[in-house]
Amino acid sequence: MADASITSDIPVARLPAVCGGSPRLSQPRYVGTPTIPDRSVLHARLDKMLDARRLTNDGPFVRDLERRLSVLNGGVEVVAVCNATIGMQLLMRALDVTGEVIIPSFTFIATAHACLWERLDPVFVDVDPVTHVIDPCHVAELLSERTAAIVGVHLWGRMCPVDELERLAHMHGVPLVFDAAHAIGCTYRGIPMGRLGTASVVSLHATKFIQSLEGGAILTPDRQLADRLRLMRNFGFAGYDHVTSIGTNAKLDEFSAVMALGSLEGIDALINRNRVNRDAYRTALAGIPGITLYEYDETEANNYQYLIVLVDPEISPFTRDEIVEILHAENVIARRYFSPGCHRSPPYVKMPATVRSPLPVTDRLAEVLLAMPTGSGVDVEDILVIGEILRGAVQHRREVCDVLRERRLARSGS
Ligand code: T4K
Repeated sequence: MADASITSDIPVARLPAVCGGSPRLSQPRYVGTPTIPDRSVLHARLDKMLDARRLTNDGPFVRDLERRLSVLNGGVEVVAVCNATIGMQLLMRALDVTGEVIIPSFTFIATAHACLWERLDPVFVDVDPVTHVIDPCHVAELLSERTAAIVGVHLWGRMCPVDELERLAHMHGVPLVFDAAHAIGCTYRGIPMGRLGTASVVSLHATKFIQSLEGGAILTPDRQLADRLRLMRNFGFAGYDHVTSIGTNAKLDEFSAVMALGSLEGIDALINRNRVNRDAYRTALAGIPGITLYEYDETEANNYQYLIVLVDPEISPFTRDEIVEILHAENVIARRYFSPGCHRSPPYVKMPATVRSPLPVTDRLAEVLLAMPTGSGVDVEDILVIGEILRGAVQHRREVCDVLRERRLARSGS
């Protein structure tokens, strides 16, 4: 039977698809649907690239991309790379980091993997419950003579507390590096992200706000560091036949740079789209018990590429995971970013030295957080439907809970 306790004047919604029936949305709506730039501009650039037969190895489109990312970031050095994960590895090598690195556990697994791949020892730090970025007080507790670097993650494009971290890094004489995979176009106290710390690594992955199929870039105010990185990304070649140092292949190709240039040209339109989506979610989710929207710092530039929702299990009739099940049945492919925290992910669970003290905020966020589709993959109408789906689920909570329980029992084989 329907439970109309949210508001008595709302008509009874249809039974959610998880209880049987067809999904409200005929096609899946994803978190991270790539935004395709203007095709005529894209095709014209690709023709130019093909005519020139310059496909990779520091070609003109890569250089143009680096120049434009530099302009966006107050004139810093930019070294384009094949993806952000390799970019972080390259950076750690270029900085000669060895030993322990302090990194948040609440991040995409790539942040931790990049360090481990470089044979560094991650030490996981907790995050702030409101901003979801690295907690500087916990960093201060974890710093020791073995610490070789601090890695902050500007999660959801929200800047880390840079001033506090810089103070700590300076006191201990270690580099402060940022995983800025989510943070193109964002600022800290009005300063563009790329100017902060020793260096920052952005991702240009297909699912990202600005995308190059696969790709990334390292941004740094340090010219010498950038020169080292440029050598390292191209086998250490300092000219034809002239290898001066050990390097690898971390180059971005020209096709990817063409895609990224088109993507960058649409930056304002995309931020605007994300903002409109955000306002629509605010309306669509208003009054649904236990659901709140993650808030950005509106005094800064934000790209709003992630639409984050928190599910309070004390108030919501459903857990976060039940909401995922309800939404997926309706073709709304919401994601549990980032669950579990890295420290509870199998490769790291086996490494007790990575966790020096409990990470309660990470553990809680990993249980309650949900990334919803936004960007060019959804429109306002879809978002209003998503709100209706959740309201409907609350209205029909008894039927929905019964079905979810049956599905759980079936999965566990009882
Ligand atoms: N640091 C942080 C904080 C990061 O978030 C990431 C990457 C990195 C570092 C590493 O950056 P890169 O080395 O990748 O440059 C996705 C992305 O693959 C990953 O790049 C991203 N973070 C992460 C947050 O999201 P998955 O495992 O969720 O990807 P996947 O394949 O499930 O894609 C997400 C959804 O996007 C799919 O449900 C469908 C849609 N999609 C995806 C692709 C690739 C499309 O519609 N079209 C597509 O081409 O990690």
